[in-house]
Amino acid sequence: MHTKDSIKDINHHEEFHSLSFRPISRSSWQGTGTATKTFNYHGKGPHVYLLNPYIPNHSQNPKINSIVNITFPTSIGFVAAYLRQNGVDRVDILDEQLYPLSDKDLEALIKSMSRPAIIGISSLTLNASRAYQLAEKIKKIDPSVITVIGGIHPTVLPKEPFDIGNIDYAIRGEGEIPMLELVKGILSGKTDFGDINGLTYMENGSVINTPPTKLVQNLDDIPVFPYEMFEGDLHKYPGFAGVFGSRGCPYFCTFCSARSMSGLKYRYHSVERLTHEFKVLIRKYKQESVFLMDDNIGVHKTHFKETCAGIVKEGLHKEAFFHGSMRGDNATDDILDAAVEANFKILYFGLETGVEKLMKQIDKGESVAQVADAIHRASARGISVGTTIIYGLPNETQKDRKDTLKFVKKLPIISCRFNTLTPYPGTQDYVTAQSQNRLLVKGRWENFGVQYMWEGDEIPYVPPGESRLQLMFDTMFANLSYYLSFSGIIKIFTARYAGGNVIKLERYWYIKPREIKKFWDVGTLISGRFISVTARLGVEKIKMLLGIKYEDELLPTYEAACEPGAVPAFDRYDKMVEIREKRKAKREREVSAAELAKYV
Ligand code: B12
Ligand code: SF4
Repeated sequence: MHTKDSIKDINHHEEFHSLSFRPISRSSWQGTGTATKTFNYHGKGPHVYLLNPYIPNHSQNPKINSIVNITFPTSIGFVAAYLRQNGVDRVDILDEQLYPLSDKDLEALIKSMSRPAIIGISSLTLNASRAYQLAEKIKKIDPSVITVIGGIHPTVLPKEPFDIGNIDYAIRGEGEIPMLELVKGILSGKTDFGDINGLTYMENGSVINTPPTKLVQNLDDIPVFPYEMFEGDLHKYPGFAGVFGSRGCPYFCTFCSARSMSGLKYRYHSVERLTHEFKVLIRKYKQESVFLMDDNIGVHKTHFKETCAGIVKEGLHKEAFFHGSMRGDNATDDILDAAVEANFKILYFGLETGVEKLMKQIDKGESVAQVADAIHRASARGISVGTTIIYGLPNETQKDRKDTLKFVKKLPIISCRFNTLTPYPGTQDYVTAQSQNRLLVKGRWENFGVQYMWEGDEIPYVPPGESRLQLMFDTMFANLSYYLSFSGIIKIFTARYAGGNVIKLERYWYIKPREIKKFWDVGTLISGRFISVTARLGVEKIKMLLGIKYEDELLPTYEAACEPGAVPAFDRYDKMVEIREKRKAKREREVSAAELAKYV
């Protein structure tokens, strides 16, 4: 991202002139329409701009956003670095989390670009509406700009961008290789891209999906994250140090869409590459902690232990602490011991539910007891543990939720967030919700944030037979009763990562008026919503006592224009489906060692 500090570098290119920007305050990082940057390249700037759309205010309340940490737009960062490494150097990125683009900004950005101009937009489900809006605005300003969309959302629903319009190409799956081929092709005047795998486009009125892309086999081929593109803005991503040690996950959890992107095969960086990246973050950028952002850091035990040994060998464990997500069943004693030695201070174990029958249903391949055992063993070693719970799983009852809360309260953890199930496209739960005709999609996926209940009633899924208000009440109550207990309050005041690295807590926030104001605003929002839901639930209960049948008034509004199935995103997708089906047929709870060996 260009900033004042990088103007010197820009001037090395004689065609670039100047750039100025007006920094914005963190609290206005969403669609304020305020001009935040000016682009003065006079049509001689980058050929490629990669944009990370903000999460719209209607999806996640701005008050909540003000206390949520923002992280690097890793997706566009990696794609930009790969393009640059492979000879496409006139690439720039813009993170709308920091610089929301007003129409005027967008026009200036487009005018600044060299021709042919390509704008790549990244899209999760939560910010898909903004991604489509950006594409529409771009085409209105200059229809000759080539628009490309990538990320998990178009990967699992590649037809949707073309139903909506204004997108020329969608890239499915890992974007580095297909985007490089596409950009090089466009820059060299090519017009037929049917030979690029992982691409979707329109031809003669039909949507064409080329074969799935190959997953990057040797992760070390992907350059180190381009921190230099963010210099000048680094302080705006508090605790930004996040490193991906691996891609892929060999499990089948029904609520998770990670595999649709990164596949079953667990691919990982060499220890040398990882320690190099840790050193950059810790020694060059003075980071006190490093977040291993992998789906799952303990899948390959030997590799995890070697990584820990690498950290210790380089003395990095004395300079920073590490944290990351691990499965309970992966957390054997030797793994936890290695983690302690390497100064892993926090581990996140996704518990999801405290009820074994639901744990089986979500196909995690581990039991509640296993996760709880791992939490106890990690905590006994001095590691702080965070977890998350999903309420509203198919077949879940109110009693299950109560049992889960009771169970969680006994665990030695520092943080627990209770979310309602968001059946993301590309997951088994999405298929289930759709087959029950109970998937509620508001607008263009506006209600697909896991904390949407604090914003509105239209949470995307309520299990059959359950009351929407009751589910929201139980989820809100669980969060409040967890954090508003005596020990919860102590944690908020003392634990830097009380929100599981999501909640932004400045050190000594409780004596800083600006920070207190943010907490006050969030507090009033949360209590207002909670009171409203409680009151309406009371009325619903009275009606039920009077024999008036409960009906979910929101359900019939479901009219999502979305495809039922996903297009395979990577080349061995069918193998993955085959294994999952085989496992289901056998009703096995764990991937057998032999099966796993094929992928690890
Ligand atoms: C690390 C992580 C986080 C981190 C940081 C995320 C970040 N940097 O913004 C934290 C913990 C903060 C986080 C938060 C959330 N996350 Co998250 N997260 C992940 C995780 C594990 C890795 C994401 C990642 O950065 N991968 C590395 C990059 C390089 O991969 P990538 O983003 O997929 O990008 C590649 C391709 O998609 C493609 N691509 C992407 N964009 C573009 C654009 C163009 C133009 C092109 C050509 C290609 C391209 O090329 C990239 C390189 O190969 C994924 C699971 C997964 N494995 O994907 C979930 C995941 C992305 N998260 C998810 C969710 C739901 C969230 C939250 C919305 C949860 C919430 N609180 O409501 C928030 C929203 C955060 C946000 N700002 O949008 C979901 C998204 C589901 C969906 N359909 O939208 C995922 C898939 C997990 C899941 N539950 O299934 N997350
Ligand atoms: S183990 Fe984690 S990353 Fe893997 S499928 Fe389950 S939730 Fe997703």
